Amino acid sequence: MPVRLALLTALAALVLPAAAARADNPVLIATVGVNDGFNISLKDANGQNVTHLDPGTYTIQVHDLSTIHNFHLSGPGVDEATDPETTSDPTWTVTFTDGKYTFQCDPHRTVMHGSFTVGTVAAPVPATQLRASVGPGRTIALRDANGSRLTVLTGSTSVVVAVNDRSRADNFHLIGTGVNRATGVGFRGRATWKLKLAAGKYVYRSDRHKALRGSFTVSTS
Ligand SMILES: [Cu+2]
Repeated sequence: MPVRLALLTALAALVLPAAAARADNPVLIATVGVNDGFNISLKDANGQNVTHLDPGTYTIQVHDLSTIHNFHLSGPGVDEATDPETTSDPTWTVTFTDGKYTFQCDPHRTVMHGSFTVGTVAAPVPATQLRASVGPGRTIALRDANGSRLTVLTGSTSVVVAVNDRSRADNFHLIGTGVNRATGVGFRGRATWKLKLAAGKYVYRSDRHKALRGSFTVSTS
């Protein structure tokens, strides 16, 4: 009996510090292939998508739920992956340092991927969504996500412009620093422009009717 007790004590001494350290690490949940779908996510303990983390050691509970997908996490000092051909629920202990990390399903990396930043590397600011319209009739407008006419753009200078050209007599033409994009005058339909704007004034107009115009200012200060 004393021998067994001593052994237990020795085992406890070996096991407990590691278990305690693991319990202290923030927990992240990595999931891929819910219902065999083409989905992949990395969430924090509150269920929020991870976009930025403090440097440190984390416990990642992985749920690879599919036999066609895998979860592959990589970045500075980290390269962990599950097997695409099997399901598995491993727990990874990883240490993140300043930098950008990505996760993906290797067989479908172009459509199943995500990323986050750690430490001093700032999280990317999401693009500003804008809606451009011309027609019907002699109307032209550029609106923000709330539907208000854009006069001053602040925040992200990466913009996604959803253009709805509803006129065969006019076009939507956006001009300013680094940008010169237009739909065709005879064109009617939709277009999506991903643009990088700079501080200064931008003008949008119809090339057919010059009075049909508007402008906005990009403020980066
Ligand atoms: Cu996949």
